[in-house]
Amino acid sequence: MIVERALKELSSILGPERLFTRHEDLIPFGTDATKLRFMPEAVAFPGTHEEISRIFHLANQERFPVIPRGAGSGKSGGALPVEGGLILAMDRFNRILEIDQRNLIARVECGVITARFQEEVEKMDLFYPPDPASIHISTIGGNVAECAGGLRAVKYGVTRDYVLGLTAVLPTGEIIKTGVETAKGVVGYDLTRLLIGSEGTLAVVTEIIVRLIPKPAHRRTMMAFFETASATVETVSEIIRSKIVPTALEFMDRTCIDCVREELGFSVPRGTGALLLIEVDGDKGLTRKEAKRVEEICTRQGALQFRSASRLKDSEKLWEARRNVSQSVYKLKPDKMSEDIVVPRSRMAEFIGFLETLAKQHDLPMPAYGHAGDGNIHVNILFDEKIRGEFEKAQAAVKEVFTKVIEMRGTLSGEHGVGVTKAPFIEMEISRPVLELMMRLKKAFDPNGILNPGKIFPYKI
Ligand code: 2HG
Ligand code: ZN
Repeated sequence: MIVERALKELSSILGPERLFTRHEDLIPFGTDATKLRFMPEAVAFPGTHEEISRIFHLANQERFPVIPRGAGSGKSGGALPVEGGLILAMDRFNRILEIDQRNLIARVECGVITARFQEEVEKMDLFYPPDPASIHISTIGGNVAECAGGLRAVKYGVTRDYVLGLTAVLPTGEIIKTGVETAKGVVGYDLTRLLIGSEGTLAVVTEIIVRLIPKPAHRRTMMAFFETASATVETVSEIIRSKIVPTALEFMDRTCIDCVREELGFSVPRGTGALLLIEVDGDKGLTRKEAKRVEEICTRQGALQFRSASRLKDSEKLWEARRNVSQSVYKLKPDKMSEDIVVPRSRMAEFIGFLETLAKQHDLPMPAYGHAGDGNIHVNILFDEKIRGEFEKAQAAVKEVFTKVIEMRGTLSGEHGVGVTKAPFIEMEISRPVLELMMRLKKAFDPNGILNPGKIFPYKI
C-alpha cells in the first residue's frame, strides 16, 4: 500500500504531471497481453536514473511494490501489479543513443520500440535480428526483461545473443553498468546474462548495448501446405537434418490458417491441414540454392503445394498475417491460455499428436503455431470464461501439456517467461536446490522484495 505521505514524496520527485493516481488514468496499466487485471495504486513516468533511484529508496522505506513496464505486450504477466503498488512506466527512456558503424555496436534506451530501432540500423545496412511477433509494439527493454525470441531465432538466436552490456538501477537504488562496450569481455560474473530474462525482478534495465551484424542482402519467403500437422513438423526436422538453417521456419495448424485466411492474400489448397512459412536469407546465390533445396524437401515430404513469394510486398503480407495469429484466434473464443513450450525438434510430431488428442478430450479448440524451427510451439488453449466448466477444463489442459513437455525433456517457456501465469508450475521444471539458489539471488538484489513481487516464484520471498 502506498501511503499518502509516500505519494506526496513521489510527486515531489517527479512533479505532479508525471505521476498518475486517478482511477481512470490507472486502468490501462492494470492489464497486458494476458488480459489479466490487477490495479496499480499509482503510475510514475521517470525520466532519469536518479529519479528511479530515489523512487527505490522511498519504496524500501515505505515498503511498496515497484513494477517496471514497457509496452505491456508481455504474455506471462511480467508487468502486472499483482500486489498493487507503483508502475514504473519507462516510456520516457525512448532514445537511440548511438549507432556505431565502426564497431558494429549500438546503445539504446529501454523504451525504444524494437521495430523502430531495427529500421534505424537497417538504414545503415546493419541488422539487429531479434523480432518477436510484437515487434511493432514491444520495447527493447521489455525484450531484454523477457529475453524475447521471435521468428528469426532459428538462424539468428534470441535477445541475449545480441546484448553486450546494460545500465540498470538496482532495487536498492544503485545505478550499475554490466558487461562491456567491446566485442567481447569476461571480467567478473556475467551479470548481463543474469539480468536478461529476469523478468524485471532483479533490476530496472534502462540502457542496452547491443551488437549488430551486416544486413543480409537477399531474402526469400516460401510457403508449403501439407495434409496433416504431423507431416508438416516432420518436414521441419528434414529441413534441419539437411543442414539448411532458414531465417524462419514457422508452423500454423488448420485452425490458425482459418483464422488468418483472409489476411494471407491467396487461396489455401483444399485439404490443407497445416502449413510452413519458410524464409532463407544471405547472398543471391545462397538464397537461391537454399530455396531450391527447401522446395525439394517439401515436395519429397508430400506437400500439397509449394509457393514462393516473388515480391517483397507479398512476403511482408504473409509475415504480417503470421504475426497476427495470436490475436486472430480470439475469433473462436473470447479467452485463452497462451503457452510457448519447447520440445526437441525431432519430437514435434509426437507433441502435435498429443495435442490433437487433448483438444478432443477436453472439447476445446487448441490451435498450435509458432517457431517450429526451434521446437517452440505456441499452444493456445481457448475457452469462454462465461461457459460453466470451460475455465477449469482449460486449466487442467495446461497442466497436461506441461506434464507431457517435461516428460519429453522440453521446457515450459521458450520466450514468454514465467511471470504470474507459469509461477505455479515452475517446480515441474526447476529442482528445489536450483529454485532456492534463484530465490537467494533475488534476495541479494532486492532484500525487501519491493521489485516486481509475485513473479516467477510460487512462494513469497
Ligand atoms: C508469437 O510468436 C508470439 O506470435 C505470441 O510469441 C504467441 O500468443 C502467443 O501465444
Ligand atoms: Zn512466439
